[in-house]
Amino acid sequence: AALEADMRHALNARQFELHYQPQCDLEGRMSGAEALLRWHHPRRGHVPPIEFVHLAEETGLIVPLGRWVLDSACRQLALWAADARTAGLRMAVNVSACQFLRPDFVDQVLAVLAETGAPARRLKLELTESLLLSDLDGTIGKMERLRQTGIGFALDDFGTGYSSLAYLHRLPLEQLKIDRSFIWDAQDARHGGAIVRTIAALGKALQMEVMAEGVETAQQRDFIAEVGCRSYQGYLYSRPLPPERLAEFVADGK
Ligand code: G
Ligand code: G
Ligand code: MN
Ligand code: NA
Repeated sequence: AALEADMRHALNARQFELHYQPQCDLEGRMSGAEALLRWHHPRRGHVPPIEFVHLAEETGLIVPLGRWVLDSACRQLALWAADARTAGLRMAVNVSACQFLRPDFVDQVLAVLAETGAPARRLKLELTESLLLSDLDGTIGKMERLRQTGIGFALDDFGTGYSSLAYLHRLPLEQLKIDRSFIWDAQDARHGGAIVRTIAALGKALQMEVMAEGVETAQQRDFIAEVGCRSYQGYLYSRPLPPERLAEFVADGK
């Protein structure tokens, strides 16, 4: 309860910040970044998202918080779009199921795009499989409306939730993100990377891009390349960076 009260206060007190984790192709060219929420609590210090995102979802605070995230990420995206050197970069933003399921979600996204001037076709929303449990037709309808503006969708943490292969092909997704646990398991000789291999093949069959998460070593990168996965995100390329470090990273021409 104390954390909940602190969280309500935190948004106004500007204790939240977005960090950005660069994403790249196999040649190490930056293709975009994922926005990741950080909370700098005055007494507790840095509170990791796993400790508060769930609480924010339960209390409904995820709605204003999610809107703040979208707004901040779109401001960064608009800055990129205004500079020829960064105009091609894409911004990925995590969206909670309860945020997406709100009746006004589509209008909220459109309002943020209008306010920030961020280009819709450079924005990618990351959804999780939990979303697909409740109202599949409604979800597809919202995705289609947003897609008409140019927004793309990724399915985050793919393979850890409840997705049914039966409806995966019905979703207007452009990307599957392989959960990092599978990337790490791939080094286990008993599995031989079977799950990563299978998701990569599935993505290819469904004409969805496949992005590997949590790539920490050159060996892991070589493995995802071997199975046909062409983009990744992970400490090998970069950790999540605060905005000023992100600007340096981009300026260095990575
Ligand atoms: O950055 P880190 O690896 O600590 O993030 C942990 C989890 O928090 C991830 O699963 C991520 O999806 C989630 N998360 C981070 N930022 C956001 C956000 O802005 N919105 C939502 N809904 N989840 C987020
Ligand atoms: O939204 P999602 O659950 O995909 O969140 C991404 C999370 O993964 C972020 O919290 C980020 O800090 C974390 N992450 C990204 N790359 C790596 C990595 O290479 N290793 C580890 N351990 N965590 C990573
Ligand atoms: Mn994510
Ligand atoms: Na993930």
